[in-house]
Amino acid sequence: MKTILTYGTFDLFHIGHLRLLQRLRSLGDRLVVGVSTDDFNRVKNKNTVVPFADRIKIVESIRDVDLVIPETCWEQKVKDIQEHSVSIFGMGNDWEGRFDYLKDYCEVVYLPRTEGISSTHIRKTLKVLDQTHVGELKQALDLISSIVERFD
Ligand code: C2G
Repeated sequence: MKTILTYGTFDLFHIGHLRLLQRLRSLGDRLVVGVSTDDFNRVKNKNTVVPFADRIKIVESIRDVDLVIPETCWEQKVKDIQEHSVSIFGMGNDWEGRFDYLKDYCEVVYLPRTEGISSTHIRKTLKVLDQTHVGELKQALDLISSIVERFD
């Protein structure tokens, strides 16, 4: 039984997350995924939209995911590798090299990220489309127009 392990926030779950999990799962027989808790995301300085309770349920429902565990700190990886008899630890290559210390415990792989998609980009796009934000933009435009009129 070849177990693969990875971790992530998986906020606003998207195709980049899915493709990574599918590729990791194809490397072995079982995929264990650590999902970052809301508290740990504060440690990571990572803003999220979807609460942990929902993010972990979404990841758990992915066909290629066999087990989800909470990720509460940076330091839990070695214990998780030993506890789940992990053969391969894998991440997207935005983490290239950051977890090489785990090579003492298992194989470490970094897979190419899916370009053109990220939770941050989705959040920023949604903000621009958000009606209240558009209302603020209209107010700003009216203010600018009234100032320009005074100088005409
Ligand atoms: N990812 C990807 N392609 C994207 C976006 C993300 O392959 N377009 C990968 C990332 O490289 C990561 C995984 O999907 O391996 C989860 O991404 P995030 O939810 O952003 O996870 P992150 O905040 O990087 O947390 O201890 C490790 C950290 O918890 C990783």
